[in-house]
Amino acid sequence: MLNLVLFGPPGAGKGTQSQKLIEKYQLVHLSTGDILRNEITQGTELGLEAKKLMDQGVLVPDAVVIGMISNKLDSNKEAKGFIFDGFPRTVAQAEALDQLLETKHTAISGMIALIVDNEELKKRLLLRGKESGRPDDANPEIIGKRIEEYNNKTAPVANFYKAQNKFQSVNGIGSVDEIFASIATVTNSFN
Ligand code: B4P
Repeated sequence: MLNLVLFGPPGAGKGTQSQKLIEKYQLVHLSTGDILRNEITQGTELGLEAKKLMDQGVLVPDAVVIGMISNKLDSNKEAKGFIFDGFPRTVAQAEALDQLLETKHTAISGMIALIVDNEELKKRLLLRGKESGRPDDANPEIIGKRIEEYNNKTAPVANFYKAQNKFQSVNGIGSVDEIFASIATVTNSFN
């Protein structure tokens, strides 16, 4: 099984590159951001709680997102592998993911981190905010908070995978196709 963690700060291009990875490798895409936004659209209790946090640019509690991922793994038993996009976002989530995959006799193949500087991130997110109306992309203060959450809580997750010799990074600036070519080279090295 090929199980990839696509990693990077908000706006690094995780969602964009995931779409291309799905096509090339026929993996199941698990984006916790998308799953949460779907809960919000459906007006579930979980969605209502998550919306308050997401609109402030802060992370949703670990137990909530770990439970969501566990359900998705259970409902995709025939998958050839998974792309984890936006998850794990804390070391506790990374530990829980290892345990969940172990019960399914598989493991993370590798993490690919997209490297993009803060100025470019802010530019991309503000542009998406204008185009899509996504509330957490709408204002520079909330974007700043998301980047701060990333630096404090999410960046340490890279060390978790470095310690397992599963970490690789690629330059996340350039055309979508150029970046994908680098991602595909790294992905093939995990196979
Ligand atoms: P996410 O949905 O994961 O949002 P994100 O970090 O902004 O990443 P996203 O995938 O959307 O952006 P991308 O880089 O693809 O999370 C939203 C919120 O949900 C979080 O803040 C948190 O509250 C909550 N949440 C989610 N997962 C959680 C977890 N595990 N634990 C706790 N809370 C969780 O793309 C950004 C933009 O850049 C796009 O518009 C794209 O078109 C553009 N772009 C991409 N590549 C480009 C390129 N090469 N050049 C120029 N622009 C590019």
